[in-house]
Amino acid sequence: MNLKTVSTQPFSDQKPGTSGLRKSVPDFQKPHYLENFIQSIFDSIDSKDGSTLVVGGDGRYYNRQAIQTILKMAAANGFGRVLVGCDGILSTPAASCVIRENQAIGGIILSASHNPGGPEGDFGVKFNTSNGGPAPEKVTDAIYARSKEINEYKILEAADINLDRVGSFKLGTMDVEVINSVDSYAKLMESLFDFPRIRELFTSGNFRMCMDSMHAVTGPYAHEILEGRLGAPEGTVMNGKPLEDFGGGHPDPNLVYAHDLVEILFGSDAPDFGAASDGDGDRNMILGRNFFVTPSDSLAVLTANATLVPGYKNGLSGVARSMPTSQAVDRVAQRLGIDCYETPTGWKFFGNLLDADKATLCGEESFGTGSNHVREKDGLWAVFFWLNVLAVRGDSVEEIVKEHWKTYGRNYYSRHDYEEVDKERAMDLMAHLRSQFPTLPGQKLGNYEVEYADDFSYSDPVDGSISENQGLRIGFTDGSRIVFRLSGTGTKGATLRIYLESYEPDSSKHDLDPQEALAPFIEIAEKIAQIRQFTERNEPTVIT
Ligand code: VG1
Ligand code: CO
Repeated sequence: MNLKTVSTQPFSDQKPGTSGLRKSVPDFQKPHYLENFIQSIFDSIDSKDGSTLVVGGDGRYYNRQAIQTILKMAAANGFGRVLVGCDGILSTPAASCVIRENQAIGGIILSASHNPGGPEGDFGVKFNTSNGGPAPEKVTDAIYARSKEINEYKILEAADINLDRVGSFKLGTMDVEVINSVDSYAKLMESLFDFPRIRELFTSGNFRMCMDSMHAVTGPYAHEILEGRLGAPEGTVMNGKPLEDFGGGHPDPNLVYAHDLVEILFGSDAPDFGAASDGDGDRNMILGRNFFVTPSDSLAVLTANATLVPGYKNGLSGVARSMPTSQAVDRVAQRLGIDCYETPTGWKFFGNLLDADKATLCGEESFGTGSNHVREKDGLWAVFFWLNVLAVRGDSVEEIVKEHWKTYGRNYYSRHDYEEVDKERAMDLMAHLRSQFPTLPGQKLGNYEVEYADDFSYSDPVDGSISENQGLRIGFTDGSRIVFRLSGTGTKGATLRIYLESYEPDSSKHDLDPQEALAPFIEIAEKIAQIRQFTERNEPTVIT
């Protein structure tokens, strides 16, 4: 066993985006590319000597190789112990749970989330801090700064560790524990939700569910918890074996990419409840029989029904949503008399609010919901939350959501994505739009008057840090909004996201197709941003 210090040259493109560093697999396979970034992470951690680190990933191509490298680098960098998921598997929320439970100094999660995998697909590295949450911007900025000047990294020359079974090993003086990937997480879920009641629902014979794990990381978790501990019949979980290329699919739980599940829930003899999760298990899509729940509505419904669930029976301290997420939850918070925070896109912005107990539930329009039980969004958690609410209320998903709209009004919502657009042109579109901001307020566009137009900036109420340029917002006097943002997770060209929202209090108008209800705003968006001209596209790549 031999400790090596390897000379290297910095790469200029290791700036973490919305959720870690994401690049194609061939990029990560360039000599020293992964090592440089890992060493930059390690260099940003104070007092790592003897500390515990958690490592795991979503099982995509290159996961196992990367883990072996990280283990050897951790040993060479003085960590005392690494906990690594069996088979290299840890979902993002499970990693967060394991970090917290073991007072680890942090964790490295290998995932490019919903981006496709395989030898030509994407790979990613996320660093979470000791609270179990994604590193905040000041940490990712420090990692990036380090990556631009790094000239060496440390690694132990040693044989690979066997990740196929639970067990304990030594790498130099460092302990490596290969842990069961599911256990801690399953226990945490059991402590939050009424498992006996959900079990009754499954064994009653009157309730059927279909869970699509999309050949990604939640398969083992869903098999063990849903079919194992909750007694759902075998076959409830589909696509439950993690594959290195996710079966060639896009592990993104939305109406477009989770089409297998959508066909089942919208087909004849559909089950009562359907759900899907993404590559690394932090996203969820919720479906009822012939019914789609928008993620923004899901957050609002969970907030309104939280006290029905044991883990939240004493109420919520507050809620938080990302800026582009619809304002449906704001109305629930108002009625409950709790605070509602609006943060930039990305789970890292919820960490301080959760740590300071200012928010209990958080959500993003991008199929992400979670709570203070960990510091990540959590796909299966949302599924169990819905199951618990369904078991207690005895209503269907559709009934629950429609009743919710009746009480609070409906926030029609949609996101239009233009993927792989030319980067320059996308930036030009944003600049063109921004240049109109001084004159937009007070203008009438169609039947709507612009109330404000700004570039969203967030001041963290806990540590006072400021994050600027977080999306262009155009708000109208009736509460409707159009938001424009460029994605921070794509790896090819630019992805333009346009978020559309309008509010309808009148329950006789709650049955429109969102595209129809939002048509005037889709038109306004085109008019002010000249989307077709700038993107050279006639329509969005994905509509959710
Ligand atoms: C997207 C979503 C954002 C989410 C992020 C990471 O970011 O919009 O809400 O937090 O992905 O999710 P962007 O910058 O592409 O819009 V995941 O499931 O990739 O960890
Ligand atoms: Co994800």
